[in-house]
Amino acid sequence: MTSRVVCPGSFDPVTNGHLDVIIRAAALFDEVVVAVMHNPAKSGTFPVEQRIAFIEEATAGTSGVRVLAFTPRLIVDVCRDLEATALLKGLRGEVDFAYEVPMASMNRHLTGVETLFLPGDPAVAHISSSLVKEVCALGGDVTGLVPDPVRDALVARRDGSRS
Ligand code: COD
Repeated sequence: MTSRVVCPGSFDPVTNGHLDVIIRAAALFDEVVVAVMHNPAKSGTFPVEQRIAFIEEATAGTSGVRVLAFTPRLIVDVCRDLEATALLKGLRGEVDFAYEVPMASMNRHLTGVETLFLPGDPAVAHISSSLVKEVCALGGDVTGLVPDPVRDALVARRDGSRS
């Protein structure tokens, strides 16, 4: 039986922290489904198609990674439809732990699906989409925090909004 894990998130945009978790998950499971959860009523920073394209480009060299988008719905229903073995999330620290553990318990309560946690690699555990966007918007260099195409898109957005 194929082992399939779902890595959900907003990925607005994907960072090198997200990618570290996705690539490590791909070494453990036959298939990793990166579930981009988006709300069409909210624009977010990047449109969902672009978020997907960034992840697909960054994971092109990693076999077994599939990227799918979902409008708001329970992640446990996504897991059931995909016949996923489990959910998998990265943990950056205590704040993520406090936020994620109740969600993991709720998801297990709803359908029995288990959530697995990978500790964030200390080299990238400080990275979040929101911090990267703030640093870039204020003129900081985000090279090494996100894939280069994401950095270039963030810089283009910043410079476009100034002109
Ligand atoms: N290192 C390691 N892990 C990281 C890093 C990093 N640097 N950065 C982010 N992560 C992890 C996060 O901890 C998270 O697990 C994942 O990557 C995604 O992060 P984000 O910020 O892109 O996504 P979130 O936190 O906005 O996503 C929230 C979900 C969409 C997963 C959640 O709201 C959800 O499951 N929604 C579906 C609706 C539902 O089922 N709700 C009921 C839940 S009980």
